[in-house]
Amino acid sequence: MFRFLTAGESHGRGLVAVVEGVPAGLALDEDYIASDLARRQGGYGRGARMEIEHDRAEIISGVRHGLTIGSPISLLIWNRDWENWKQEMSVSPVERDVEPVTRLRPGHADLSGAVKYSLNDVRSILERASARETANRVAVGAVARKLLTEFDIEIHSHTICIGGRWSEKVEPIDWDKVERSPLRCADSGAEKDMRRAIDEAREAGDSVGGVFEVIASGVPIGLGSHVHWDRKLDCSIARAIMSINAIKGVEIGAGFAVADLRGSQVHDVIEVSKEGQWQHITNRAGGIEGGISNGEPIIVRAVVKPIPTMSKPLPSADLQTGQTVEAHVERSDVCVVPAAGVIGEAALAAVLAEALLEKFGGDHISETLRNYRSYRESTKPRSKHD
Ligand code: EPS
Repeated sequence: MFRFLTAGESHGRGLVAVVEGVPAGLALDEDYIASDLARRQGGYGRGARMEIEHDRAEIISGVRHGLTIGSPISLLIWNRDWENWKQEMSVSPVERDVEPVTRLRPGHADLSGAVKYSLNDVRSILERASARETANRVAVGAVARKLLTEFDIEIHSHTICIGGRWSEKVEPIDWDKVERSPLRCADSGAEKDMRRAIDEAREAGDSVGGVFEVIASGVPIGLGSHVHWDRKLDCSIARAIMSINAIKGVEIGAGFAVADLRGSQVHDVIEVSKEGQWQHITNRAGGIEGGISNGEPIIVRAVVKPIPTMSKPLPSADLQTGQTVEAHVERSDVCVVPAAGVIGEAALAAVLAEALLEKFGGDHISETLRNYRSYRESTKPRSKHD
């Protein structure tokens, strides 16, 4: 079973992840993981912290001579900024008083976290609630992606809205262009408007959110299951995407737009392609029917709220006195939608890796591939002559 745990605080020494269930024999190296980590750090609208960090995951276990060996893979990313936070984030007690954070930021985990854990210093909550943790998830997602490439499954993402400025539908999407775009947007015209939205928010001391889309192609029919709620693939995907910091909504395929349509305008007609494969002539289901992948690309969109740390703070209350104050201000980003898309890819990769290994099993990648190929052979539509 593919599963993982992450640990680490934003300004602590570093971030740790343990990934379990990757079959033996998969080629994996630190450079492969580093390229996804670099993609997450980019994007117009990021703050000064990204100039300090140059994320790289060290592989501490689970890989030998360039190949996985079936044991847990542990990954370690050092926080460069820790140098500047040694007192505030010291593991041992410190001599000098460290000023507690008590001015609660609306929209962050500050109030609910501090009350729940009975803590007087919001820093003990905000450090782990920080989206810094998503560096870990992207590293884990890169391991999952490496596994998926063996099965010709590809995952991409792009930005479709920032601050109410929407991209036109671009088809087909030029993924190289998206990778070169500072906002990871396929529509250059909309991108200019999106940049303006970010600049205006920055000047106003504010923040902006938006929407990203993640697409997985090459997914075979049969991942997930209809039989139980927690085995449905769309349920696992929604949960993984929703768990990314600042996400407030997830939709699959046509999503909320189906509310305006009739059944005949929504459901995707099934046929057999010239190559003799099952296919749908449209993909409004977003690649999943009945909780099971249906062979079409999996399409997921998510809305990212404007991040809650703003240089012009909202009115709020003090945790210790309850008095009205301005919310705490920390150095922060103005917009994280492009980075969130890369994190969405990682979340989807982890879910698909788990579902794929559940379906095909195997302790060595060659065994998983054998099972996969034999299944693919058996799922071709039967001709009249069979
Ligand atoms: C974050 C606040 C900022 C972001 C951080 C998430 O950190 P800092 O307070 O150090 O400037 O840069 O994101 C990352 C560090 C990252 O790697 O994405 C927050 O409050 O969630």
